[in-house]
Amino acid sequence: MLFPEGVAIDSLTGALLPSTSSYVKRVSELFGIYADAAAFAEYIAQGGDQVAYEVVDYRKAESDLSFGTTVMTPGKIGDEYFMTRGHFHVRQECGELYYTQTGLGVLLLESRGGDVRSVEMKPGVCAFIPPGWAHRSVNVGRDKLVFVWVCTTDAGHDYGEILERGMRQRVVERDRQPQIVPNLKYAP
Ligand code: PAN
Ligand code: ZN
Repeated sequence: MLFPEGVAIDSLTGALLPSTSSYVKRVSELFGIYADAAAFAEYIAQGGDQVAYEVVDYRKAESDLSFGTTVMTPGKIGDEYFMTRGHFHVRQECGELYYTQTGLGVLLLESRGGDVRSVEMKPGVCAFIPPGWAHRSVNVGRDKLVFVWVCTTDAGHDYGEILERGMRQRVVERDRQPQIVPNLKYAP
């Protein structure tokens, strides 16, 4: 049987107390998601294999709801900001919430029908991700981007489609500002 409890979330580090699991993604594990392959290779060659993001979970198999944090390091590959892999949920009826606590980001969203949207991520803004929309977060700030997510426990992550074809839009730096541009490598 599950019992209620309070979980302390550190808005600066994304640490959860208690948590059930966590993982990190290093830049080297994100091969193929950035537009500029040469910049990616150069980044890795120069020893730059830092943690791009960390995900910390509070997840109980017996509960319908799970939550956790994602903590994204600031950085760029070429002119493209650090981002998550991006995914659809396996269970298409499952949406999600992303509540930003620290930092600045852009949430890129894409429906299966090809609609594109973005939601600004900044402290106090809760982004609503409807069922059926692929989502990828992008850290466009100079500091860590920390957000809390809340999702159905068995929503499942379907990474294949986004990994293969990419998303229709990218977020790049232009004149020191983040800008959403079409993905010229988008391959449906
Ligand atoms: C989030 C994401 C997390 C990492 O918990 O899984 O931010 O992003 P990727 O999974 O795309 O690498 C979520 O959306 N869960 O459903
Ligand atoms: Zn998700």
